[in-house]
Amino acid sequence: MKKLVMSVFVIASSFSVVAADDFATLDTDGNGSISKDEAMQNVSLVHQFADLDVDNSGELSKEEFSKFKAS
Ligand SMILES: [Ca+2]
Ligand SMILES: [Ca+2]
Repeated sequence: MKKLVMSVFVIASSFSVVAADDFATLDTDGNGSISKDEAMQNVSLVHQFADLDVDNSGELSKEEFSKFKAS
């Protein structure tokens, strides 16, 4: 039983590492916008990427990213 609780905890904590959801964390090269490659760090962001990129620049500005809803 204790073992099961431990593995659930490990899965839950590794999940939160994968789901980076703030701009500075996702913008790994620090150029002020989130490219599609950088968006790959967050599955829900990848799914919303096309909708969020309203000017179709292929990157998300801070303003575009502010519409992102983490799920
Ligand atoms: Ca970037
Ligand atoms: Ca854009």
